[in-house]
Amino acid sequence: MAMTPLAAGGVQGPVRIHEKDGRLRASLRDCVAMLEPLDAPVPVAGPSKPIAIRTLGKQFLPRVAIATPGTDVSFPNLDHILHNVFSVTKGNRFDTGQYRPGDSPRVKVTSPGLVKLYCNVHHQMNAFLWVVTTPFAQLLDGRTGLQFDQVPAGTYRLRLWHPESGEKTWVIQVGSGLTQGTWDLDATLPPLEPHKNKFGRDYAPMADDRDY
Ligand SMILES: [Cu+2]
Repeated sequence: MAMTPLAAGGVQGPVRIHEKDGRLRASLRDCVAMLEPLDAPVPVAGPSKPIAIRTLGKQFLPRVAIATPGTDVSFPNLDHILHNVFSVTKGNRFDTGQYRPGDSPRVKVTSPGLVKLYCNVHHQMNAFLWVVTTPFAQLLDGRTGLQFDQVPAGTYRLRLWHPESGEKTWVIQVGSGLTQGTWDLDATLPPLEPHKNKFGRDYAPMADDRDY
């Protein structure tokens, strides 16, 4: 027996990140959009594909990634120095220990939410992993806005997040046509959130090891 398809629509529109001086940020790099149903069960996300977050030039690449619960995340070290990755985010705590050039430690993320990743060696390294249960989640890098297709009709929470703006939410109605909007974020936070090392202490000042 064929199931009657539910009405589905699209959600589309520009996302704008406002700098402190009022100008618009040129790129939506590192911005994440998520759509979660409020009046229906969250559709089952597809099987989780492993993802890799590299360390290169004393930075995490990509700086922002999306995963689902159960996803394997590896951290290939493409530098010539030791790195570490740790998270003290509740529900997704881990510590890779220091690892060498060419190594690629692996962890599994389990709980939904935002996981903040840091390196215990280099204070300036930060990355963010969004663990989501909705299949409607996307990185807006290289786009001018968000676009979700084939969204079942209903009421949704639209969540937009950026490392320098935090999270903002809207409630939107999705019908059978195209739901359009313009969504604004304010970049008010510093690019690097003050944080402690994995022991909960201040980072030791270190000579800049440029030879990475
Ligand atoms: Cu490091």
